[in-house]
Amino acid sequence: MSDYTQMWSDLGLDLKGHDALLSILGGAYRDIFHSQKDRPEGMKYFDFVMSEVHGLRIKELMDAKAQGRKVIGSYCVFVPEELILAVEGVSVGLCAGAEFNFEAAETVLPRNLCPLIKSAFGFKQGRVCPYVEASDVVVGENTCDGKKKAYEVLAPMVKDLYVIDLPQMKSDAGKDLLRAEYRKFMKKLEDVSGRKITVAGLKSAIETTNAKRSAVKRLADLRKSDPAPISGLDALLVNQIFFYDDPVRFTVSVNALCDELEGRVRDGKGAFPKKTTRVLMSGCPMAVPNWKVPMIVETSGAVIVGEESCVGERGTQWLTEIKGDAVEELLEAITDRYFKIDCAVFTPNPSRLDHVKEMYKKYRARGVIHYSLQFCSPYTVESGPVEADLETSGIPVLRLETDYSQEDAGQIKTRVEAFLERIEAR
Ligand code: BJ8
Repeated sequence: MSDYTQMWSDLGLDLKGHDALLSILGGAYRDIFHSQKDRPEGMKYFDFVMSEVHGLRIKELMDAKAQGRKVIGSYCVFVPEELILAVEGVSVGLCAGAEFNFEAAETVLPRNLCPLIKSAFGFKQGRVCPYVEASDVVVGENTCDGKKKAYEVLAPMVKDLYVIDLPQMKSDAGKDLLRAEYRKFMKKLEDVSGRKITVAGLKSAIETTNAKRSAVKRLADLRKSDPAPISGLDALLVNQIFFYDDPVRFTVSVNALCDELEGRVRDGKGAFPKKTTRVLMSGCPMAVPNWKVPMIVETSGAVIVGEESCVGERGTQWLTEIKGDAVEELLEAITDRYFKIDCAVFTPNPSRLDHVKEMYKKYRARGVIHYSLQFCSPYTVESGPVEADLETSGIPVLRLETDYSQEDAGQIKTRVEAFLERIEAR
């Protein structure tokens, strides 16, 4: 890796803390990803991206900024990348998945808060995340109570915080609100970038985003095969990098990986032997470097064949229709697309359960692991009815609630192993 010290210093990072973070991240990555057997060659690109996630990619962001483009950071799949690309902006995900600097986060936030939020604050307060420091605008959104109140605390810490109000019900009024909020967000993006959103620009942005989503959908589809041609860990990594990488290069790289995986499927080659127990993950998003549970599952004799998650199919399953010849018509298509996202902050939220069942069948899973982050009310509360319904439908469920620490790793492993035994005994 080149020496990026000057760039990090210019961004205001705490170099000592940042070094410590990179060393933890690098060590975990090596232990978890490089120890896997029979990885596809195409994963080398994603290994490279991860090795340069705070280096080359940040340099690219800085180069884009020098050309007058704006970096827009966000924490939720409800923030439309199409609109950001339409003003030639760069969209980056800011969610964090490491227990880092929680003591500092807990000086401004309660202890009993979801680790995803605390992690983002720990990164910000510790000045170790070049993505948030490079962001010209940080976009928050009115989803769970934890996030929406935390943005009030975050506001004075970042250059420009913009919050999108999101509906909580899938009603006509809810859709009107979403459309109006996206229209306001367009205006914000135009103001901050000094660029007008045009029909041609928005169509091209939708095409780019659709191509990226189509590539990860293609990858997901290949996981239907037995043996699964790629591990769940590697597929999760691709879905995580989705939020950081250049969208066009990412799409090309995922499609190249899929070409290789198609060959593997033809040759009956897998990341694990044929008939390995197949499980589906469902629940809270897993941000980098949150790999604990997938690693435990895949070192316990199972393979993960799908993620019903915002870092997975909940975030990518729908494309945006390119229809009409006016910005307003395209905005309608964007609203249609995003309004389908079945996050647990919606009430009621039946389509998420339908999607879990559909994925279970499609990917030929034999059980579902429901993953909730500790103190995440939307997913933890929803996990009870989801489990009850799935079990009644004959789908075995393991409900896990965990955080970003490693303290419960042994206990989770024991529970996962017992769950796999239960599935295999059926
Ligand atoms: S659309 S899942 S990305 S809100 S885990 S912070 S919900 S307490 S991340 Fe999410 Fe958008 Fe929904 Fe998806 Fe709150 Fe739960 Fe924490 Fe969460």
